[in-house]
Order: sequence, then structure tokens, then C-alpha cells
Amino acid sequence: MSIAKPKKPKNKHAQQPSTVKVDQLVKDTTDATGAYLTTNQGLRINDNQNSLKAGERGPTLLEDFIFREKITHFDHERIPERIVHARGAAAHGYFQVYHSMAQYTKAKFLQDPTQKTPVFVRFSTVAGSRGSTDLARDVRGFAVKFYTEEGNYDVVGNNIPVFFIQDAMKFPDLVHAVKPEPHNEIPQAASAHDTFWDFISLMPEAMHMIMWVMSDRAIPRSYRMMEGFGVHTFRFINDKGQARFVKFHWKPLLGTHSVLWDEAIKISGNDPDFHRRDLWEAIENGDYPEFEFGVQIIEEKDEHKFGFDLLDPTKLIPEEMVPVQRIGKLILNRNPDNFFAETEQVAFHPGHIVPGIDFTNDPLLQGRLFSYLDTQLKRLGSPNFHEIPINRPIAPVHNNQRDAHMRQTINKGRVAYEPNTLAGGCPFQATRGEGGFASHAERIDATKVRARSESFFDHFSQATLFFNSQSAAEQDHIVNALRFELGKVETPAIRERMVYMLAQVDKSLANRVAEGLGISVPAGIERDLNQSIPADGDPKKFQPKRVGKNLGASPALSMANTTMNSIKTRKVAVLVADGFDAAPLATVKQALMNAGAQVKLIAPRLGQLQGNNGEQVKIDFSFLTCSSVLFDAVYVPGGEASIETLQGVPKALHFINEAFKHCKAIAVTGAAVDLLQATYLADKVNHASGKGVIVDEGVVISRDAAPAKVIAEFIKAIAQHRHWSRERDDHVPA
Ligand code: HDE
Repeated sequence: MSIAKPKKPKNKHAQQPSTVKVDQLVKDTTDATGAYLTTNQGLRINDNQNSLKAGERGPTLLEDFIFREKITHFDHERIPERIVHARGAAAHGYFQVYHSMAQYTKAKFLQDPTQKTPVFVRFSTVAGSRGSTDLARDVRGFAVKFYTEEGNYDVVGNNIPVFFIQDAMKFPDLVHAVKPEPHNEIPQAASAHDTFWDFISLMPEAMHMIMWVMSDRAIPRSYRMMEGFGVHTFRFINDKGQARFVKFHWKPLLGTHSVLWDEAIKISGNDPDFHRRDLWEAIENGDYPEFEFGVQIIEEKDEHKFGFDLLDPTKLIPEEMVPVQRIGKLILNRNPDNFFAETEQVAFHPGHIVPGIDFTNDPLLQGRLFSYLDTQLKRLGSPNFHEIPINRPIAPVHNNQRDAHMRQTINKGRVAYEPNTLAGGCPFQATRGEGGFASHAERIDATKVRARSESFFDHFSQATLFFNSQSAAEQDHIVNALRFELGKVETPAIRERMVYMLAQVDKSLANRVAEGLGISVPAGIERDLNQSIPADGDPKKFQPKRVGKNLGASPALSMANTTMNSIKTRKVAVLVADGFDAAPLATVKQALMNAGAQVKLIAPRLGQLQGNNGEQVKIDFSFLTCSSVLFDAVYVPGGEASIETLQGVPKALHFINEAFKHCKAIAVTGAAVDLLQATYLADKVNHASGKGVIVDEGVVISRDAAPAKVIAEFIKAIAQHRHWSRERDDHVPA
């Protein structure tokens, strides 16, 4: 028998003659244009320069309520930063599905290709404090809030598809280990120190993640050029109640690109806001970042066919095994108006979910479902954090929760409980058909244990898979990263344990790292590792042994195979001085801009410079205010006078050498070819003594060719991102 829906009773208050409704009289204060300065009570301020004193040279009076209000507010301006992911930048945008996913999920925002769902996305680093550098070697957070008509849905993911640990119980230990050491708060935003590697060397389960964070994935070129992952296995549920497993991906349309470690540490000094600025400027320029939403869908019957556990967050499903279906697009097209109000106060939570999506028993996810709500209470100070504008759902909110700090909603009526008759039973529960969330009815028949499934114990096969899948250059970078990080570790036993662990991943990797550290790979370290098993656990099960599976390679794991067909939003530095060759500069600049690149002129001084045809150009940076590491490519046009000047500017020569060292595309035309003689690229010039365009490892040289030919080769070279073969040229200092 179906029960008739209760009707909303008439609001008694509505029938009473209304007096003054203050909330309706309150003015919008978001725009101060043409407005008077006031106190927080709306009182107009007459003097914002001086406090109230007993005489011009006398003491300040306690009576000065204006001063006290201002200072009190200032004293309380900071809220606790996020314990992890404190440093971040965010943007607004929208998401649109390509075609209905109704077959797999009833989530409304995944049904209608014409519907745009608003989103707010926050990118972050994990280890550093709010003011730390963007270029730390670290995992990047990739948190997406979908404001759907069924409620807010958050995909709180990372740019790496796996995690360090398998059980949330270990999260505080992991974070304490990576954060600055507690006695001296050193180092900031860096994993290269003893406590991190002490912990990791005792955690075989971290080894897959370690391969990723030691790879260039941990130093992205841009938030716009990195992948995102939901990490855990989730569930899709359709309207028939059928469940399937699903892994979430974000694929950047500009491809996945990184910088080199030497660049990362220099960018950290030159522009610690590099990623934040890059995101902001791209959106201001109308170059809206775009990501495709990808899903790997697995039938429930296939749960155990993979040789690893789908509930284990240290494992990924290779794309070659289960392809990623791209089902929609995310576009970020608006910068926040206010960093604190939006980026700082946004509250993500994996438990913000909508009908059609559900959790699995991944023990890391299960722990997260507790942590995020708890952390919002501490950070935002009240269970009313959902009323902060950036966190407000667009779906209507009605319940019987009341009061608490800073309550914004003015609930009407006397009923704040359910069931009730006095409010006609409102607000009432929704059936599934009406969008009521009902958890997936998973059958569980189990013994209560504090334990981990044996299906989680293969800690090395996928670490090896990742290493095997990398190009030679990427493998070199992993070796160098490990040499750097472990080189900063002071305790010899930690270094030894780590190279022992690496030997379980790949012998050559371990030997190369050990060689850089001046040690050899030890034969065994089991005794230390016994610490990381439960007191009554069986040591044999937990020992770091290779399981012996060879998973081959997964080409999708290598950035060498990413999209390289565009130079959109790439930054090209043009080095000039008075008398530069104006015609080719104008043509090359226009062509690069037509292809979507940003072109900036750099000269020995700021102001205007004059080309060899008398034309004036405005200079964007002097050599003092920028550096090659902030650019993707360099072009030096000719012009005898310009080149003669640049030859005497060491910073100009360093700019070229450094860009060369970092494997970036370089183009030189006309007399600029002579400038190369003064750099470490001299041998390239000697090869290029002939006519026409010479292209050598991403260096495009031409004394006399038409700009069109140079442009075509230069664009091709920039789109390649980097020319790794040059890394073997170790004669270039930089
Ligand atoms: Fe988080 N994580 N996390 N995390 N996480 C937080 O929530 C936590 C984990 C991730 O831009 C905190 O609001 C636990 C995995 C992102 O605001 C906190 C565990 C993944 C962000 C928290 C994990 C993430 C956070 C800190 C282990 C990738 C930033 C402040 C069980 C799938 C969101 C806050 C933003 C933030 C807890 C592990 C992603 C403390 C307990 C795995 C992107 O609640």
C-alpha cells in the first residue's frame, strides 16, 4: 500500500501581518565600489588613520571600539591550515558528460549530455605548509566538488593512482614521518630527510607509490598538465540496483608533462607560486584547463581475476587490462574571487556522495570517510561549515539539524524533529525512486578481526611494472631522485634498508642508487622489518619478498607516451637587445601565438627597445626579473647590434645554456647563430654552418632560411616538450 505524501502545512507566521523583515533589507556587500568604509555594524568610519587618544601624544583609549573591532578581527584572521594538502590553488568550472551513463549509474549528473554541472576544483601539494613552494617533490591533490542537483559530490583524488599505505591506521604515522621533523621543524615541504625514509624503509607496501613519487610525476609542469585519479575502487549503481566496480581518472587534454628536478629547485626560488600563477593566468587568458573524466568499469564477477585485490589502494588496474573510457569533460573557466572564502574554506569529503555511486571496503577509503568531516569541524570551527557559500549545495537542504556556531539559516516553526505531525511530517524521507540515497546492500558474513587480507601482500610486482614501463630518461630521473633523497638521509642504516627494498623492485635500480650513495645492497634486513608487523603476526607473511610475478610493461604509465601534438599555453622566451631583427621576430611571435603559445620578450633592461627597422617593442622581463626555468622554449632573433650586446650579458648566455641543459626547444636565426658560439651549444653551430634550417635535438638553427621553415620546426620541437637525448650531454653546467 502506498502512503500519500504529507502536504506542506501552511506557515502560520506567513498569515501574521509582517513587520520589518531585516534579512530582506540587508544589502549585498560583495562589491565595495562607491561605498563608505564602515565597522562590522555598518557604522561609517570617519578616520581610519588614527586611534582614539587622550591628546595627540597621549595613550590610546580603551573606549576606541573602532580600533578594538579592527584589531580583534585581525588577530583571529587565521584558521588552522589543512594538516595535509595545506598548499593549494583552485578554480571554478563545469562538467558535462559525453553520453548517458545510465547503463552503469543512476547519478543524475552522468545522464544528460546537455547538462552542465558546476564544479570547484582544488589542486594541492601534500607535505608543505600553506606558504611552501609549489614545486616540492610531492603527490598533488586533485579534488573536485560537483554541485549536482542531487547534492554535492566530491571526488577527492590525487595525481598518482596509488597510495603509500593500505590501511588508514597508518596515515598519522606516514604524515608525521614526512612533515618537518618535530625537534627543529626542518625540512619544509620535502621528503628528503631521515624520518620519512626511516618509515618508508620499514613499509614494503609503500614501494609502488615510492616509484611514482620519485618519478617526474611528482614535479608536474602545471596543474593543467597532470592526470588525476580517484585512487580507491568505488562502485557505480544503476537504477536496477546493479553494482559494478569503478576507478576514476582525469586526463588532461594538454598531455601529462613534468619539469626536471634541477628546474624544480630553481623554480622554487624564482617563483614559488609557479603552479598557482600558471593556473590563474591560464584562466585569465581564456586558456581554460580541460580534463576528460575517465572510468575503468569492472563487473562484480571479475572482482578476483586480477591477481591483486581491487580493495588495495597500493594497486592500479593497468589501462591495457581495462581501458579507460572517457565519459565527459571538465572545464575550468573562472578564477575564485577570494582565496580565503573559496579556496581555503572549501571542504572536500569522500563521503559527499550521490545516488548511483557508492564506496567499497578499501580500508584506506573507510578511514577517510571518518577523517574529512572531523577535520572540517576543527578547521572551519563548526558543524555549520556546509553553510559557507563555497560549500553550499545547489540542491535544497532540509533537515532537523539546528543551532551551533555561526548558524546562517533562520529555520522557521517549532518543529525540529522527525517523525512529527505538527509540521505535517516534513521534511520527509525520499524513496530510492525519488532520489533517496540507499547504501549498496553488500553481503557481509565475517569475523571481527584487526587484520589485513593476504591478498594485499604483493608489495613489489606493480612497483616493478611501473619501473619497467618507464623510458630510459624517466628511469634515469627515478635513480637520480632516489640518490638525491637518500643522499640527504644521515643515518646509514636507513639508506641500506632502502636500497635493499629497491632491490626487490629491480636489481639494476638498486645497484645504481647504491652506487650513487657509495654503498652496496645488503643481503638481508628482516630483523628491522619485524617492527612493522602486528605483535602476534607471522613474520614470514610480511617479509619484503618479490612474489615473482613479472607483469611486463604498461605503456600508459610512461609520460613519454603522452599527448605531444600542441604548444597551446607553452611559454616562449625571446631574448633581445636594441637593434634586434624586427621582421623575423614579428613573424615568429605571431605564428607561435596563433598556435596558442605565450611569447615574452626578455632584455638586459626593462622599458622599450628598438628593432633594426626602428620599430619599438615593450619588454616583459629583464634578465634580473626572470629565468629560463620559467619558460618552455627560447627564441633568439638576429640583428647584429642586438647579438653584440647579448654576447656581453652573462645572464643571456646562461639563459640559453640552462634551457639547453633542461632539454627545451631552442631556435636561433640570423646573427643569433653567432651568439651560440659563446654558449655550450657551440658544436651545434659548427654542424649548422650550411644553409637552410638545421634541426638537432630540438635546437633549430638558421642563418638565412625563411621564417616559415624555422617556425614549423620550432613548433614541432616545443610540442615534444623535452629532448631527453641531450641529457647525455653532461658537459653543460647550469
Ligand atoms: Fe586525504 N585528507 N587522507 N587523501 N586528501 C585531507 O582533509 C586523509 C588520502 C586528499 O583540496 C584532509 O580537508 C586520511 C588519499 C586531497 O581541500 C584530511 C587518509 C587521497 C585532500 C585527510 C587520506 C587523499 C586531502 C586534510 C588515509 C587520494 C585535499 C584537510 C586514510 C585519493 C582536499 C582536509 C582539498 C585532505 C585525511 C589519504 C586526497 C586530514 C585519514 C588516499 C586531495 O581529512
